[in-house]
Amino acid sequence: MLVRLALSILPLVGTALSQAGGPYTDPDNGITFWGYTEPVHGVTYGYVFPPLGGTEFIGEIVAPIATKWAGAVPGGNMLQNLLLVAWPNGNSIVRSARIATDYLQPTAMSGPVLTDLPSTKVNSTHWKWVYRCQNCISWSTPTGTKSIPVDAFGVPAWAWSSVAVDSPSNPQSTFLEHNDFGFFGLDYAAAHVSASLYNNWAAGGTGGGTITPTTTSTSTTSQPPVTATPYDYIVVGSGPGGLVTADRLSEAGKKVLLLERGGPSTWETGGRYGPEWTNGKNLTKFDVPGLFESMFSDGNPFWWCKDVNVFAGCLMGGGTSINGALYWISPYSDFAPTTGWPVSWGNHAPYTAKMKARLPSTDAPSTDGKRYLMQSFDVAAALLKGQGYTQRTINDEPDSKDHSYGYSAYNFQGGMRAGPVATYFRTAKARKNFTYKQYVYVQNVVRNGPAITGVKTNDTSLGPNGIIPLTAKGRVVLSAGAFGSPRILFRSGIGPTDMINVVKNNAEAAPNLPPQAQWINLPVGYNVSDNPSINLVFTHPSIDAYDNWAPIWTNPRSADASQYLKNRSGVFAQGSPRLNFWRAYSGSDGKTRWMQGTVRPGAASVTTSYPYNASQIFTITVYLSTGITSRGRIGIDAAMTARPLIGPWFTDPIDKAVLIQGINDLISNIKSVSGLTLITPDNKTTITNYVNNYDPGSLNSNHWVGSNTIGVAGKAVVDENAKVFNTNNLFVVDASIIPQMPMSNPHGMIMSMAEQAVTKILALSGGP
Ligand code: 6FA
Repeated sequence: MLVRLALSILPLVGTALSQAGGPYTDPDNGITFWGYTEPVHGVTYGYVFPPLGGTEFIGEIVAPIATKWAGAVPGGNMLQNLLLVAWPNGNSIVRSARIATDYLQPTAMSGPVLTDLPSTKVNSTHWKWVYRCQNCISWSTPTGTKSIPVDAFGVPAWAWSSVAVDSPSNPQSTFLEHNDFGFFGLDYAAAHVSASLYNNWAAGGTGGGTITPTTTSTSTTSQPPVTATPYDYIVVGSGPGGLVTADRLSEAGKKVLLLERGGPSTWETGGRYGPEWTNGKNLTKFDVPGLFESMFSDGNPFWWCKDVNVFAGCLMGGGTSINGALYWISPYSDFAPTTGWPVSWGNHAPYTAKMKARLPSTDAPSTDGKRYLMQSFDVAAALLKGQGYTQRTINDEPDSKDHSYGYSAYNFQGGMRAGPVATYFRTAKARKNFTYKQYVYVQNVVRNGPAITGVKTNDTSLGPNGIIPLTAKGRVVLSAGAFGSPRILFRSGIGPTDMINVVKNNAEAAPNLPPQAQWINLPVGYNVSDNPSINLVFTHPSIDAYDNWAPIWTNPRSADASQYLKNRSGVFAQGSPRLNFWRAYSGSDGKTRWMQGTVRPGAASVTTSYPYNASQIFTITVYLSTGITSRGRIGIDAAMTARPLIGPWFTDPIDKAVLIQGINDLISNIKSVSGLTLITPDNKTTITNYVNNYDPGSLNSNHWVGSNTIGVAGKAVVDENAKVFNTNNLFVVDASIIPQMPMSNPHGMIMSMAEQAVTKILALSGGP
C-alpha cells in the first residue's frame, strides 16, 4: 500500500456498533441525557433534544482531568460534520464548534450558537462542559445539507486526546489529531423531551428529568426455535486469506461456511456504492481502480472496520477490496526459513504458481494496453538509473529485486479490480457445498478445552444464541486479519492472560469465555511488524499531479471518465502508483534489510517553505521491508477495540538508520534530473531530522503481519500446519501468521501463503 493517511487521522466512520448508549440523569443538573460513557478514557458524551422539528440540542462532555481535549460528533463521520470540541483552561472550559472538510485540522463552523449551561465546571478530578447548541441540527456542505438523524438511530463519534491544545485560552486553537476515537449507537428518536422541560434546561434550569423506562423487545414475542446447520469447515473472514482457503476447501468437496462481518463490495457481489458518473454502468467504488484514492476522502466510508484502530477493510474481499491493489509475486525470501518460516514452507513455488494461474498480475491494466499518466514514472526512473538501478518486469523476475525498478503491478483484470473476489470467490460460490453469509460477526469460537465445537456469532437466525456448530471432525479457520483473528482468540480464552482479563472485564464478552482453567496462554498479538514508511514529496515541471485525485468522485476529468466507461481504458483503469523499486542494505548489525519505494502523482500532504506548483507534485514513499528487526504488539482495549499496544516501527534504531541511509541515497543525485525538486522535506530539514520527527502513526503502511506468528511451540501461536497450539481443530490463515515482513506489499504473498496453508490443512489427518 502507499501510505496515504496516518493512524492518527484515521477517519471517524460509523454504522451500528455493539456499544450502544442509553438514558441517564446527570445528578449535577437533573438533565436526562441520552449518551454513553466510553470505557477506556472514562469520558461521557450526552445529548438531549426538544420535540421533533427543533433546530437545537443540549449536550455534555464529562471527562477525567487527564483528558486534554475531547470532541463530540453527533453526526458520526468526521468529514463535513458538526464537531464540538472542548478542553479545560484553568477553572474554565474553552470550546468551539468546528467542521472538517478533509482529514486535517477542523476549522471554525459558522452557524451553531453555543451557550454554556450553569453546571459546566472544572475540579481536581474532572471537567464538565454542559452546553446548548442552537442551529445545530442541519447545516450546509458543498455536497448538500447534512443533519443529525434526530428521528432515527444514530452513530455519534467521539475523539479524545492526552495532548493539550496549542493555545488553551483560544477557542479556535489548533491541536494535534486525536490519540483515540470511537463510536457508539444511540437511539436519537428516543432522546427527546417535552418542550417545557427542554426550554427549562436550555435556560439554565435544573431537575424534572426522569428516565422513562424504554420498552425492550426481549421477552414476549415467541420465535420459532432455530436449528443450526453443522459445517465441516467454518472460515471466518473474506479477505485474501479466507477467500483462497474457502475456495480450496470447497473444491476438495468439504462442506464450507464462509462468514464475513461486512457487506458486499464489487457490483458482482451485490455492492451498489459508486459515484454518479458511473450510474447505469454496474460499477462501484470497489470496481473502478482509479477511484482508489477516494477511499480516504469519502464522507461515508462504511468499508473501514469500526472497531479496529488502524485502517482495515470490513467487507467482501477484506483489504483487497479497498487497497492500492499492488500485487507482487513472492521471491524466495518471503518464505525462507531464515525469515522465520518452518523449513516445510521453504518451497513456495507450486503454491505461487497455483495463485498466478487463478490471478495473473498486470502492469498495463488499461484494456488498450497503453500506460497513462506516466510522467512520475519517467522522472523517478531517471533518478534511479543514475544510482545504478535496472528496469525490469518485476513479477517476471521476483528474485531479482536489488537495484530494480519497474511498472507497478496490480491484481486488475479487464480494467477492473479483480483480486481474490473476482477469482477464488467466484468459483467457490458456484459450488453447492459452499455457503456464504455476510454481515455475520464472529465473536469467539466455542470450545471444550482443546476441542472447538463451533463459532458464536451475532446472528441468531443461524443457530441458537448465534452458535453455528461443526460436524464431528469439523474445523474452524480464522481469516479475520492481523487484528481480527487475535481478537477472536482473546475472546475465546486464547492469548496472553492480560488480554483475556480485558475480555473477562467486558460485560458482553465475559460470559462467553471458557473457565480460566481452560485458558490457553499463547503469544497472540506479539511479534507484529509493518513496513515503516516515509513520504517524500517532489515537484517536476513534466508532472501532471492529476488534481491530487481530489475530483475523481464528483467531478472527474470528463475525457478520462468517458474513456473508462466506454471500454475500461485510460487513467481510471489503474490505481495511483506508477513505479516501484527495491534495494538491499546491510545494517550495522550485519543483517540485510530491504528498501522498497512506490511512486505516484499527487501527495497526501505537503510541508515546505518552498513556493511550489501544486499541479506538479508527486510522492515517493520509501519503506523498509524484509529484514526489519523492529516488532510491536497489538491487543484489545476495554471496549474490545483492536489496536496497536506498541507500535512496530523503529523499535530497533538500526532499522531507522538503514531507512535514513536509503533516503539519502535516493536523493543523492537529484541535481542530475533537471527540474526535479524535493519540497518535503525542504532544504531547512535534514533527512535525519525529517525521519526523527515523523509522526509515528504516519509510519503505518497497513501491511500488518505476525500477530499469530507461525513457528515452534513456546514462541509461536500456530504450528507449521497453521493450527493453533494446544487446540485440536482451530487454524489461522491470514496475514497474522506471517513471521516477517515480505519483500513487497503483501496480499499476493498472503494468497500464496493461503494456498500452501490450505493444502497442509487438507493433508493433516483427523479432519472431516
Ligand atoms: N496490500 C497489498 O498487497 N497491496 C496494496 O496496495 C495494499 N494497500 C493497502 C491499502 O491501501 C490499505 C488502505 C490497507 C488497509 C491495506 C493495504 N494492503 C495492501 C494490505 C492488504 O490489503 C492486507 O495485508 C490484506 O488484505 C490482509 O489480508 P487478510 O486476509 O489477512 O485480512 P483482511 O483484513 O484483508 O480480511 C479480513 C476479513 O475478515 C475482512 O473482510 C473482515 O471484515 C473480516 N472479519 C474480521 N473480523 C471478523 C469477525 N469477527 N467476524 C467475521 N468477519 C470478520
